Amino acid sequence: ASTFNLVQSAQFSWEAPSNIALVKYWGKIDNELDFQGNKASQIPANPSISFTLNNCKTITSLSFEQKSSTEDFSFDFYFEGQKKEDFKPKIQKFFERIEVFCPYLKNYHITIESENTFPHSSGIASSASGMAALAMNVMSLEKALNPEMSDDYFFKKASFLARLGSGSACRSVKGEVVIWGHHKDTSDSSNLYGIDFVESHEKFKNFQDTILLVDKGEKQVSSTVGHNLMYNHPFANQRFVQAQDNLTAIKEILKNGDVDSFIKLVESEALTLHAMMMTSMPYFILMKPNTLEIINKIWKFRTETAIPVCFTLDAGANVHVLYPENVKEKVLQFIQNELVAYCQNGQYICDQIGNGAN
Ligand code: 2P0
Repeated sequence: ASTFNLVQSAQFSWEAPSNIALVKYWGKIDNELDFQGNKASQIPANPSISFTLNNCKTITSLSFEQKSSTEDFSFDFYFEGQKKEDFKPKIQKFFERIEVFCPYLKNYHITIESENTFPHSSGIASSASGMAALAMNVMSLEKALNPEMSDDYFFKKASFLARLGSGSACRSVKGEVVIWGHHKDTSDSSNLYGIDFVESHEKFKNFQDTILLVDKGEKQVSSTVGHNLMYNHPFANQRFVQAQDNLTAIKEILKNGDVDSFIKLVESEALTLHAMMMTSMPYFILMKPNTLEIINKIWKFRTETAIPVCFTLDAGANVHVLYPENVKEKVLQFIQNELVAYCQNGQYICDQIGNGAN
């Protein structure tokens, strides 16, 4: 404990990207224990795999000032230079959940300053990038207190902590492709943190993700409500089995560079995610008419040109258009000519696979 007194004040800064799931995390289980034997939060009901993005990032600095009283945990939060009270509860919950794993935190008053590189309220979730950036900063403090720490431990625990902020955030610590959740055929996968998948074929390097902003409004269904819909869902068990099988399949696809099979699996996963929401009670339709217009245009374009481009969706109306870098020019032309009309204010964001937090 005496080492905790060695760092009186410190400041760190990390940027962490968003990520886009190929096999989707949708549903949690709540009777698992963490490695300290406590009931674990944020345990996925099925494994997921994602591309880490590069341009959509949250940049967060944390200042730690040692304080005399360790009774009240305290922090201030600034978003783009302004004090923001409405984000505080989620951050408060994050700190409450990680406290037992980071007992040194209560010795400090923490000032958090954060900004996103993408427009806020764009319908792009910032919880993955935001919570990952926060977790990295906490680990920097831990590393200052314990300089012997290995890089492997640093990143593993960062992912573990990020998960406690937002499940999908544990996939944003590393790149380029990350698996999270126990998988029957992946020996080192874990429900507690993400691991990077490093066997992707050349064809999946530099994959592009152009995010079409169809609806920038407030999310109709929060992720917490969304995941809860999978309890007592009539198709839940089949879905969880399918996700296991799809992860087995996509690992082979990524290894072999089988872009045609990639397209089928990824689009099917996106529609299945939305099918789960349409068949839950209560039920939701999160796609908008323009989402469907875009999907149909992509299918037509692919049939006519044989250019390997496909879509995926998050829990909202925006469309992620995925394609290899060597067709970038043609696809961007197509997006400009045919898809921009369906985007709110004509807005879209060009992103691509990235390497994780920095
Ligand atoms: C995913 N999503 O795999 C899935 C697909 C959205 C659709 O993970 O409750 O913000 O914080 O664990 O991670 C969004 O849910 O939920 C999500 P919590 P999270 O990316």
